[in-house]
Amino acid sequence: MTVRTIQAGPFEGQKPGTSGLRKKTRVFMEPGYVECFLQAIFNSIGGAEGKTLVVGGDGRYFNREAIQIILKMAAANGAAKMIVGQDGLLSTPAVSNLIRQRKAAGGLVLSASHNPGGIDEDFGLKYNVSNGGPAPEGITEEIFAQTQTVSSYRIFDAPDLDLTALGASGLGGMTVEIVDPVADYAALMEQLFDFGKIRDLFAGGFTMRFDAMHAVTGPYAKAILEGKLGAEPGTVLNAVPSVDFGGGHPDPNPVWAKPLVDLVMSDQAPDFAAASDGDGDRNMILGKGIYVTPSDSLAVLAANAHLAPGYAKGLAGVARSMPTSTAADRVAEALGIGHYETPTGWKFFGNLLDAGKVTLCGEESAGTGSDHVREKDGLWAVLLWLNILAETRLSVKDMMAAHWQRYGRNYYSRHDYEAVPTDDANQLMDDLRAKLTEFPGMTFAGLTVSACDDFAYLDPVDGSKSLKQGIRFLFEGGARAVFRLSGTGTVGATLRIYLEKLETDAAKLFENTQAALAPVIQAAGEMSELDRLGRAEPDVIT
Ligand code: VG1
Ligand code: CO
Repeated sequence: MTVRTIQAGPFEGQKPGTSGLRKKTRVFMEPGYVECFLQAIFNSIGGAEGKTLVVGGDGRYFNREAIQIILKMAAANGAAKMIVGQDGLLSTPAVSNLIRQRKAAGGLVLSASHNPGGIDEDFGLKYNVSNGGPAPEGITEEIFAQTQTVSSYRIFDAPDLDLTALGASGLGGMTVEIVDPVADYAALMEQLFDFGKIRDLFAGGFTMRFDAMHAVTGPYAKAILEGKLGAEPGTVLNAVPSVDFGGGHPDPNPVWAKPLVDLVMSDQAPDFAAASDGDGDRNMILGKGIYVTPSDSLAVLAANAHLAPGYAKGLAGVARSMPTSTAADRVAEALGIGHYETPTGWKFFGNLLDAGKVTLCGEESAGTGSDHVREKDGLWAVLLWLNILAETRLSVKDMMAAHWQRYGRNYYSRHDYEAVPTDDANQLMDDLRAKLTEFPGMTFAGLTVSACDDFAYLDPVDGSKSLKQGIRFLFEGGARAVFRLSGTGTVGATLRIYLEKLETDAAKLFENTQAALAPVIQAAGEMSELDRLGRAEPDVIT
């Protein structure tokens, strides 16, 4: 076995987005592509020499092949140890947990998350740092800079490793430890939640369906929900991870998880239902006859987290991404704790969590998490909900009704326009930006703009600044519209329009969301001259 230095690169466009580098799988499969990106990561962190790293992915097409490359390159770059999920599988929160528990220098997550998988779909690679969270912007910028000059990579000339058998083996001078992907994660969940109470809930006939969407949380959900908590066999649907997620989008929202939504709206509805995404960091929460928006879920969890043992002492504070509804802010105010508004992407929560300023974080895109790891965590959110339901014995619908009655309801929806020609999407955003000083005082669809800006974030912990994080409009009366371009898509641009309206009138808390938001939707369309995209309706409404 020898170390070879191969001349390759640089490749254009290896710029990490909201959550790592995401491209078409075939792009990642180009000779030298993933290798040069990885070499750029190693170069940007001062080399892999002597380091321990965690690696695993969501099992999508090219997962296994990429892991073999990563292991051989880590060995050639002098890494001391690689901790690998069995069969190359690890959910994103499980990677985060392993990095923290094993005090690793960082980790590599192979996933394009909620994007579809397969040779003609998407692949992704993300670097996480020693706190277990996604690399902050300073590091991703350094990685990008390295990708622009990298001209060779180092790789061990060795046969592929067997990733099926647990235990340690060697690759050159490096140790490779294959670990059970579920065990450590399940142990952490058992510390945070009252498994006995949840077991009693299920034993009493409480029914649930969890759709793993043919993605990585299948084995986790089977082991925890059916194995440890006694939910009846068959509770976990689509539990076997497949390379193309059964041909679907592993995105837990009302569009891509429609069968589950249809189920809870039918006569056969279980008491509780949930779904998670490709890499297991997102969650969707449903109850009999109700879909809980991720923004509402964050607010309800913040209001009730103290009912779970891991949060019994209360919360330090709550953070949400800027487009996420303000529902959680009002809970934080009632609790007398801090609340923070960050740009989109979990990497912005890391400093707040490390500094002990917040305990819970959430994003409107179905991400919820806490300081137990430094990623959002789908199954964790589901277990916290279960723990709260086990304590209160309320139905999801009654929980929501009580919450809205106390705090008011933020009607909330996101409209996505996908595969928009990049120039058109940029033009629309530029036009909005150009008029930011003119908009205040103007009225659209009966709503008067009271304030607007291009969101900029000053990190209160390290003082770093992030500009142009989404254009937001506040209307008189408290409604809000936010415009942002996605940083995870791989085809053209995805325009996201986030729409929100606070309702405190007790007689109007149970209306249809799109109807309640109609004026905000119309105003957003008029002010952005949305017609120019030539689209009759959004591709995805969440
Ligand atoms: C989207 C979501 C964002 C989330 C990111 C990664 O980013 O909006 O909230 O953090 O995906 O989630 P964007 O830039 O496309 O809006 V995941 O589960 O794809 O890692
Ligand atoms: Co994800």
